[in-house]
Amino acid sequence: MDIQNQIFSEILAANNIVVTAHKGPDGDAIGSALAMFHFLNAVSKSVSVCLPDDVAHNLKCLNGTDQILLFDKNTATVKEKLSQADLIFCMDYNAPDRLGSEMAIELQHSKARKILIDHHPNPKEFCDVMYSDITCCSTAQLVYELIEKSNNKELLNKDICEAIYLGIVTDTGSFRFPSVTFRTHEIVSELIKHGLKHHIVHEQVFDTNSIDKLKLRGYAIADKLEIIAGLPVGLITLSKAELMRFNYQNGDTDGLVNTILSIAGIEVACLMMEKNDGVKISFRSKGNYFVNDLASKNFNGGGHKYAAGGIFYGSLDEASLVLKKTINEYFLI
Ligand SMILES: [Mn+2]
Repeated sequence: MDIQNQIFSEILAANNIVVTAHKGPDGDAIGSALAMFHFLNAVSKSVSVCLPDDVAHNLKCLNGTDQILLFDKNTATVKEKLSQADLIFCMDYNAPDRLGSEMAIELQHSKARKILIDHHPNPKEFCDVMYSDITCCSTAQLVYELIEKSNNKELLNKDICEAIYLGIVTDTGSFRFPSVTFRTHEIVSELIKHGLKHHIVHEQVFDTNSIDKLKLRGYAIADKLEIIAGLPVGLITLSKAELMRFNYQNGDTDGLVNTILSIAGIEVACLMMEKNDGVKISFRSKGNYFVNDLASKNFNGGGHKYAAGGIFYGSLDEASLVLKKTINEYFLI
């Protein structure tokens, strides 16, 4: 039996399903989780979506968003859901700690069968079934493959289609990354056939900026962007105080690192933001430069070749010094 049908038979055997996705959920996390939620509803399963924390305002456009349970707000309820589940889906993450340490413990203590659906490299073996495809552009695309290959295409409805599209469009930079294949476009054409209004989702995600968000980005680019001497590397650092000045909301800096990479000649882009638990770091790159090693070796993180991230336990200045030191060595190789 192929993996998709194996997963579908696990679904049919389950009574109480929980769908999880990673902390700081992006469009693919929320899109793949809600696509799964609507699919499971379509096969009449009892299902809850439990996320570690809230999604950004512009990603709240999907039906079902209001039913999501957040671990940081409804801790007791989420703990109960995880412990009572007989099947848990782990969407768009490759290791339990991507849920945050506390929710990760609850996941690991749960006796439920666990199924991973993900496209991040080097998945940890923490699930009973691992549907990991690191060549795939998004986890949402894998949800589509699950639905099609388990012969459930007739169940595709507007809610499922919009959720899958949200995951694909955000994780592919609106269909521009090398991870997009003919299959991605083929799938989107199926979604449109099944009722997707792609421009409406796209507008809700990309054309709903707040003025504070645009001002923060303008400030970051005008005053905080530095090009590291002699290297095709751009860096923006933002302190807690700077973020507060612009009433920072989750998601306000999403894509800012890609803006750095859009500068002609820049091959590696880095965004560092001071948060309560450390400095959050995002990397993007192109061409022959891969950033997953840079993130895992120096910044307690990892990710894809061209998109990675991590966290640094220290000050913003220290984080930026570590980057400048290691990036010089990296370009010497
Ligand atoms: Mn993803």
